[in-house]
Amino acid sequence: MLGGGTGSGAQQLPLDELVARAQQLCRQLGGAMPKRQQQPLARTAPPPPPSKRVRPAGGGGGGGGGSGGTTPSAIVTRTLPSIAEFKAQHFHARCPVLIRGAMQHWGAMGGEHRTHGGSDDGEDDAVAAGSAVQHGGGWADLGYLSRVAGLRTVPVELGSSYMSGDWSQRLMTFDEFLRDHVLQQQHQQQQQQQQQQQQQVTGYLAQHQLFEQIPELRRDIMTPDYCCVLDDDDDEEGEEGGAADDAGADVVVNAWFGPAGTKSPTHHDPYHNLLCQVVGSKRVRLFAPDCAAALYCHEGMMSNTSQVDVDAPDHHAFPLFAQAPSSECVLRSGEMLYIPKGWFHYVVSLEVSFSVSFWWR
Ligand SMILES: O=C(O)CCC(=O)C(=O)O
Repeated sequence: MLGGGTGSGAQQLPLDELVARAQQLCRQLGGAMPKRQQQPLARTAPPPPPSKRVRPAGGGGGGGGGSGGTTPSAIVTRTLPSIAEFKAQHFHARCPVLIRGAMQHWGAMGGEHRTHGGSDDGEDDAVAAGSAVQHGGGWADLGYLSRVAGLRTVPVELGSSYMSGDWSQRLMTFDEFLRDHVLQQQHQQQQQQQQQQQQQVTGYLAQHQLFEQIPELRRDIMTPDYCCVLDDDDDEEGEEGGAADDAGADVVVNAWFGPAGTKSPTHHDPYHNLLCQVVGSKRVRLFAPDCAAALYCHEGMMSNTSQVDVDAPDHHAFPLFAQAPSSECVLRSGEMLYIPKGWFHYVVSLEVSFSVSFWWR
Protein backbone atom coordinates (compact mmCIF):
# COMPACT_ATOMS: atom_id res chain seq x y z
CA MET A 1 0.00 0.00 0.00
CA LEU A 2 3.01 2.26 0.05
CA GLY A 3 2.92 4.86 -2.65
CA GLY A 4 -0.75 5.65 -2.44
CA GLY A 5 -2.84 2.50 -2.54
CA THR A 6 -6.20 2.41 -0.84
CA GLY A 7 -6.49 0.77 2.55
CA SER A 8 -9.78 -0.18 4.09
CA GLY A 9 -8.77 1.70 7.26
CA ALA A 10 -7.79 4.89 5.47
CA GLN A 11 -9.94 7.77 4.32
CA GLN A 12 -9.63 10.41 1.62
CA LEU A 13 -10.54 13.76 3.17
CA PRO A 14 -11.29 17.10 1.54
CA LEU A 15 -8.50 19.59 2.14
CA ASP A 16 -10.57 21.79 4.46
CA GLU A 17 -11.33 18.88 6.70
CA LEU A 18 -7.76 17.73 6.59
CA VAL A 19 -6.52 21.13 7.71
CA ALA A 20 -9.20 21.34 10.39
CA ARG A 21 -8.20 17.95 11.70
CA ALA A 22 -4.54 18.83 11.63
CA GLN A 23 -5.35 22.01 13.58
CA GLN A 24 -7.32 20.00 16.08
CA LEU A 25 -4.49 17.52 16.46
CA CYS A 26 -1.98 20.29 16.91
CA ARG A 27 -4.18 21.95 19.51
CA GLN A 28 -4.31 18.64 21.34
CA LEU A 29 -0.58 18.45 21.14
CA GLY A 30 -0.20 21.98 22.36
CA GLY A 31 -2.61 21.49 25.23
CA ALA A 32 -0.81 18.48 26.55
CA MET A 33 2.75 19.01 25.55
CA PRO A 34 5.04 21.38 27.33
CA LYS A 35 8.05 20.16 25.43
CA ARG A 36 7.29 21.08 21.87
CA GLN A 37 5.83 24.49 21.25
CA GLN A 38 3.57 25.13 18.32
CA GLN A 39 2.00 27.66 16.06
CA PRO A 40 -1.50 27.27 14.68
CA LEU A 41 -1.87 26.12 11.11
CA ALA A 42 -3.16 28.69 8.67
CA ARG A 43 -6.51 27.71 7.23
CA THR A 44 -5.33 28.10 3.68
CA ALA A 45 -3.96 25.66 1.17
CA PRO A 46 -1.29 24.47 1.19
CA PRO A 47 -1.04 24.51 4.99
CA PRO A 48 2.30 25.55 6.45
CA PRO A 49 3.94 22.90 8.57
CA PRO A 50 2.93 22.92 12.22
CA SER A 51 5.69 23.91 14.57
CA LYS A 52 5.47 22.00 17.79
CA ARG A 53 8.77 23.16 19.11
CA VAL A 54 10.57 26.44 19.08
CA ARG A 55 14.03 26.29 17.58
CA PRO A 56 16.64 28.23 19.47
CA ALA A 57 19.64 29.65 17.64
CA GLY A 58 22.46 27.13 17.49
CA GLY A 59 21.85 23.48 17.84
CA GLY A 60 22.35 20.07 19.23
CA GLY A 61 23.85 17.47 16.97
CA GLY A 62 25.87 14.84 18.74
CA GLY A 63 26.99 11.35 18.37
CA GLY A 64 26.70 7.82 19.47
CA GLY A 65 28.24 6.05 22.43
CA GLY A 66 27.86 7.20 26.02
CA SER A 67 30.58 9.57 27.18
CA GLY A 68 30.86 12.35 29.71
CA GLY A 69 29.34 12.71 33.12
CA THR A 70 29.83 9.91 35.58
CA THR A 71 29.41 6.39 34.23
CA PRO A 72 25.68 5.74 34.19
CA SER A 73 24.37 3.01 36.48
CA ALA A 74 21.97 0.37 35.22
CA ILE A 75 18.27 0.98 35.65
CA VAL A 76 16.52 -1.52 37.94
CA THR A 77 14.67 -4.19 35.94
CA ARG A 78 11.63 -6.11 37.20
CA THR A 79 9.26 -8.61 35.68
CA LEU A 80 5.61 -7.67 36.09
CA PRO A 81 5.70 -6.05 39.54
CA SER A 82 2.32 -5.86 41.28
CA ILE A 83 0.57 -2.49 41.36
CA ALA A 84 1.34 -2.27 45.09
CA GLU A 85 5.05 -2.99 44.51
CA PHE A 86 5.19 -0.47 41.69
CA LYS A 87 3.49 2.12 43.85
CA ALA A 88 5.67 1.68 46.93
CA GLN A 89 9.04 0.93 45.40
CA HIS A 90 8.96 3.03 42.28
CA PHE A 91 6.15 5.57 42.06
CA HIS A 92 6.31 6.95 45.59
CA ALA A 93 10.07 6.46 45.75
CA ARG A 94 10.41 8.26 42.38
CA CYS A 95 12.68 5.44 41.29
CA PRO A 96 12.77 4.52 37.57
CA VAL A 97 12.18 0.89 36.67
CA LEU A 98 12.31 -1.11 33.48
CA ILE A 99 9.33 -3.47 33.47
CA ARG A 100 9.26 -6.71 31.51
CA GLY A 101 6.31 -8.99 30.83
CA ALA A 102 3.53 -6.41 30.78
CA MET A 103 3.00 -5.92 27.05
CA GLN A 104 3.09 -9.27 25.31
CA HIS A 105 -0.71 -9.45 25.17
CA TRP A 106 -0.95 -6.26 23.12
CA GLY A 107 -2.13 -6.71 19.54
CA ALA A 108 0.68 -4.30 18.60
CA MET A 109 3.13 -6.92 19.84
CA GLY A 110 1.38 -9.65 17.86
CA GLY A 111 -0.30 -10.75 21.11
CA GLU A 112 -3.90 -11.69 21.59
CA HIS A 113 -5.45 -8.72 23.31
CA ARG A 114 -7.77 -6.34 21.56
CA THR A 115 -9.78 -3.93 23.65
CA HIS A 116 -13.45 -3.59 22.93
CA GLY A 117 -13.57 -0.08 21.68
CA GLY A 118 -17.31 0.46 22.04
CA SER A 119 -19.91 0.30 19.36
CA ASP A 120 -19.60 3.82 18.03
CA ASP A 121 -15.96 4.02 17.13
CA GLY A 122 -15.68 1.65 14.28
CA GLU A 123 -15.02 -1.79 15.74
CA ASP A 124 -16.47 -3.32 12.62
CA ASP A 125 -14.34 -1.09 10.44
CA ALA A 126 -11.28 -2.17 12.36
CA VAL A 127 -12.15 -5.80 11.88
CA ALA A 128 -12.65 -5.15 8.21
CA ALA A 129 -9.27 -3.42 8.06
CA GLY A 130 -7.72 -6.38 9.85
CA SER A 131 -6.37 -5.83 13.36
CA ALA A 132 -2.73 -6.33 14.26
CA VAL A 133 -3.56 -9.59 15.97
CA GLN A 134 -5.64 -10.87 13.08
CA HIS A 135 -2.73 -10.06 10.93
CA GLY A 136 -0.41 -11.85 13.33
CA GLY A 137 2.69 -9.72 13.06
CA GLY A 138 1.81 -6.71 15.18
CA TRP A 139 3.38 -3.36 14.37
CA ALA A 140 6.70 -4.92 13.38
CA ASP A 141 4.83 -5.65 10.16
CA LEU A 142 5.01 -2.28 8.44
CA GLY A 143 2.55 -3.54 5.82
CA TYR A 144 -0.10 -3.76 8.53
CA LEU A 145 0.60 -0.19 9.67
CA SER A 146 0.42 0.94 6.06
CA ARG A 147 -2.93 -0.75 5.54
CA VAL A 148 -4.46 0.78 8.65
CA ALA A 149 -2.83 4.22 8.60
CA GLY A 150 -1.23 4.65 5.18
CA LEU A 151 -3.35 7.47 3.79
CA ARG A 152 -3.72 9.41 7.03
CA THR A 153 -1.88 12.71 7.42
CA VAL A 154 0.61 12.94 10.27
CA PRO A 155 3.08 15.60 11.50
CA VAL A 156 6.68 14.48 11.03
CA GLU A 157 9.68 16.15 12.63
CA LEU A 158 12.60 16.57 10.22
CA GLY A 159 16.17 17.02 11.43
CA SER A 160 18.63 15.47 13.81
CA SER A 161 16.82 16.57 16.98
CA TYR A 162 14.24 19.13 18.02
CA MET A 163 16.96 21.45 19.31
CA SER A 164 19.09 21.35 16.18
CA GLY A 165 19.36 24.15 13.65
CA ASP A 166 18.08 21.94 10.83
CA TRP A 167 14.83 21.06 12.58
CA SER A 168 11.45 21.55 10.92
CA GLN A 169 8.12 19.81 10.77
CA ARG A 170 5.99 18.71 7.86
CA LEU A 171 2.60 17.13 7.33
CA MET A 172 2.72 14.04 5.14
CA THR A 173 0.82 10.82 4.76
CA PHE A 174 1.83 7.92 6.95
CA ASP A 175 2.81 6.02 3.79
CA GLU A 176 5.09 8.87 2.66
CA PHE A 177 6.71 8.81 6.08
CA LEU A 178 7.22 5.06 5.89
CA ARG A 179 8.59 5.22 2.37
CA ASP A 180 10.90 8.23 2.77
CA HIS A 181 12.10 7.89 6.34
CA VAL A 182 11.71 4.32 7.52
CA LEU A 183 11.99 1.97 4.53
CA GLN A 184 14.45 4.22 2.74
CA GLN A 185 16.82 4.01 5.69
CA GLN A 186 16.46 0.24 5.98
CA HIS A 187 17.21 -0.04 2.28
CA GLN A 188 20.30 2.16 2.61
CA GLN A 189 21.54 0.12 5.56
CA GLN A 190 21.21 -3.05 3.51
CA GLN A 191 23.18 -1.46 0.69
CA GLN A 192 25.75 0.38 2.74
CA GLN A 193 28.54 -0.18 0.26
CA GLN A 194 26.63 1.74 -2.39
CA GLN A 195 25.68 4.55 -0.09
CA GLN A 196 27.23 7.76 -1.43
CA GLN A 197 27.30 9.52 1.95
CA GLN A 198 23.96 10.83 0.78
CA GLN A 199 22.59 12.74 3.77
CA GLN A 200 19.20 11.33 4.61
CA VAL A 201 17.15 13.74 6.72
CA THR A 202 15.89 12.01 9.83
CA GLY A 203 12.10 11.99 9.97
CA TYR A 204 10.45 11.30 13.32
CA LEU A 205 6.74 10.86 13.93
CA ALA A 206 7.24 12.11 17.47
CA GLN A 207 4.97 12.95 20.37
CA HIS A 208 1.86 12.64 18.28
CA GLN A 209 -1.54 11.51 19.54
CA LEU A 210 -1.84 9.07 16.67
CA PHE A 211 -4.32 6.91 18.56
CA GLU A 212 -6.88 9.69 18.84
CA GLN A 213 -6.60 9.97 15.09
CA ILE A 214 -6.60 6.25 14.25
CA PRO A 215 -8.74 4.21 16.68
CA GLU A 216 -7.80 0.97 14.91
CA LEU A 217 -4.28 1.38 16.26
CA ARG A 218 -5.58 2.32 19.73
CA ARG A 219 -7.14 -1.13 19.91
CA ASP A 220 -3.73 -2.71 19.47
CA ILE A 221 -2.42 -1.26 22.75
CA MET A 222 -3.56 -1.18 26.39
CA THR A 223 -3.11 1.52 28.98
CA PRO A 224 -0.90 -0.15 31.60
CA ASP A 225 -2.62 -0.56 34.97
CA TYR A 226 0.38 1.15 36.59
CA CYS A 227 -0.99 4.41 35.19
CA CYS A 228 -3.77 4.32 37.79
CA VAL A 229 -1.27 4.93 40.59
CA LEU A 230 -1.51 8.50 41.82
CA ASP A 231 0.07 10.64 44.50
CA ASP A 232 -1.62 10.20 47.87
CA ASP A 233 -3.26 13.63 47.94
CA ASP A 234 -5.25 12.86 44.79
CA ASP A 235 -5.22 9.09 45.13
CA GLU A 236 -8.42 7.67 43.65
CA GLU A 237 -7.28 4.18 42.91
CA GLY A 238 -9.08 1.08 44.09
CA GLU A 239 -8.66 -0.26 47.59
CA GLU A 240 -5.39 -1.93 48.57
CA GLY A 241 -3.59 -0.35 45.69
CA GLY A 242 -5.57 -2.20 43.05
CA ALA A 243 -6.32 -0.80 39.64
CA ALA A 244 -9.22 1.62 39.50
CA ASP A 245 -12.00 0.88 37.03
CA ASP A 246 -11.18 4.01 35.09
CA ALA A 247 -7.46 3.33 35.00
CA GLY A 248 -5.98 5.45 32.30
CA ALA A 249 -8.87 7.89 32.10
CA ASP A 250 -6.61 10.95 32.16
CA VAL A 251 -3.65 9.44 30.42
CA VAL A 252 -2.09 11.16 27.40
CA VAL A 253 -0.96 8.57 24.87
CA ASN A 254 1.66 9.50 22.28
CA ALA A 255 3.27 7.66 19.38
CA TRP A 256 7.01 7.83 18.67
CA PHE A 257 7.83 6.14 15.36
CA GLY A 258 11.02 6.55 13.38
CA PRO A 259 14.19 5.09 11.93
CA ALA A 260 17.45 4.36 13.74
CA GLY A 261 19.13 7.51 15.01
CA THR A 262 16.18 9.60 16.17
CA LYS A 263 17.22 11.64 19.14
CA SER A 264 15.23 13.34 21.87
CA PRO A 265 17.55 15.73 23.72
CA THR A 266 17.71 15.56 27.50
CA HIS A 267 14.53 17.10 28.84
CA HIS A 268 11.85 16.60 31.49
CA ASP A 269 8.06 16.64 31.38
CA PRO A 270 5.50 17.40 34.10
CA TYR A 271 4.08 13.87 33.84
CA HIS A 272 4.84 10.40 35.05
CA ASN A 273 5.66 8.36 31.99
CA LEU A 274 5.55 4.73 30.96
CA LEU A 275 7.53 4.60 27.74
CA CYS A 276 6.53 1.31 26.09
CA GLN A 277 8.72 -0.15 23.37
CA VAL A 278 6.71 -2.00 20.73
CA VAL A 279 9.16 -2.32 17.82
CA GLY A 280 12.97 -2.04 17.87
CA SER A 281 15.06 -0.61 20.70
CA LYS A 282 16.18 2.68 22.20
CA ARG A 283 18.97 3.76 24.50
CA VAL A 284 17.57 5.85 27.33
CA ARG A 285 19.60 7.85 29.84
CA LEU A 286 17.98 9.33 32.93
CA PHE A 287 18.96 12.10 35.35
CA ALA A 288 17.10 12.89 38.57
CA PRO A 289 15.46 16.33 38.91
CA ASP A 290 18.15 17.43 41.35
CA CYS A 291 20.68 17.26 38.49
CA ALA A 292 19.04 20.28 36.88
CA ALA A 293 21.93 22.65 37.60
CA ALA A 294 24.41 20.23 36.02
CA LEU A 295 22.29 19.98 32.89
CA TYR A 296 22.26 23.71 32.06
CA CYS A 297 18.76 23.99 30.65
CA HIS A 298 17.96 26.56 27.98
CA GLU A 299 16.27 29.75 29.01
CA GLY A 300 12.75 30.69 27.96
CA MET A 301 10.40 28.39 26.09
CA MET A 302 12.72 25.39 26.16
CA SER A 303 13.64 25.64 29.82
CA ASN A 304 12.78 21.95 30.23
CA THR A 305 15.60 20.96 27.83
CA SER A 306 19.31 20.61 28.61
CA GLN A 307 21.92 22.35 26.49
CA VAL A 308 24.35 19.48 27.09
CA ASP A 309 24.80 16.85 24.42
CA VAL A 310 25.22 13.97 26.84
CA ASP A 311 26.98 11.81 24.23
CA ALA A 312 29.54 14.51 23.42
CA PRO A 313 29.50 16.99 26.29
CA ASP A 314 31.40 20.26 26.15
CA HIS A 315 33.04 20.15 29.58
CA HIS A 316 34.37 23.68 29.33
CA ALA A 317 30.96 25.18 28.71
CA PHE A 318 29.16 22.82 31.11
CA PRO A 319 31.66 21.90 33.87
CA LEU A 320 29.11 20.60 36.41
CA PHE A 321 27.86 17.96 33.98
CA ALA A 322 30.83 15.69 34.70
CA GLN A 323 29.54 15.15 38.24
CA ALA A 324 25.91 14.46 37.32
CA PRO A 325 24.90 10.90 38.23
CA SER A 326 22.72 9.14 35.67
CA SER A 327 21.28 5.74 34.87
CA GLU A 328 20.86 4.10 31.50
CA CYS A 329 19.21 1.17 29.76
CA VAL A 330 18.52 -0.22 26.34
CA LEU A 331 14.75 -0.45 26.12
CA ARG A 332 13.80 -3.38 23.93
CA SER A 333 10.63 -4.56 22.28
CA GLY A 334 8.14 -5.71 24.94
CA GLU A 335 9.67 -3.61 27.75
CA MET A 336 8.32 -0.46 29.37
CA LEU A 337 10.31 2.15 31.27
CA TYR A 338 8.82 4.11 34.14
CA ILE A 339 10.23 7.65 34.05
CA PRO A 340 9.06 9.52 37.16
CA LYS A 341 7.62 12.98 36.75
CA GLY A 342 10.34 15.61 36.42
CA TRP A 343 13.14 13.18 35.60
CA PHE A 344 15.32 14.19 32.68
CA HIS A 345 15.47 11.70 29.83
CA TYR A 346 17.64 11.42 26.74
CA VAL A 347 16.45 8.95 24.13
CA VAL A 348 18.19 7.62 21.00
CA SER A 349 16.70 4.94 18.76
CA LEU A 350 19.08 2.14 17.85
CA GLU A 351 17.02 0.75 14.96
CA VAL A 352 13.60 1.29 13.40
CA SER A 353 11.57 1.92 16.51
CA PHE A 354 7.94 2.37 17.51
CA SER A 355 7.28 3.39 21.11
CA VAL A 356 4.12 4.47 22.87
CA SER A 357 4.28 6.77 25.89
CA PHE A 358 1.58 6.97 28.54
CA TRP A 359 1.74 10.23 30.49
CA TRP A 360 -0.20 10.85 33.66
CA ARG A 361 0.02 13.27 36.59
O1 LIG B 1 11.30 8.25 22.59
C1 LIG B 1 11.66 9.42 22.47
O2 LIG B 1 12.34 9.82 21.51
C2 LIG B 1 11.30 10.43 23.52
C3 LIG B 1 10.22 9.97 24.45
C4 LIG B 1 9.85 11.05 25.42
O3 LIG B 1 10.45 12.09 25.49
C5 LIG B 1 8.70 10.85 26.28
O4 LIG B 1 8.08 9.78 26.25
O5 LIG B 1 8.39 11.78 27.06
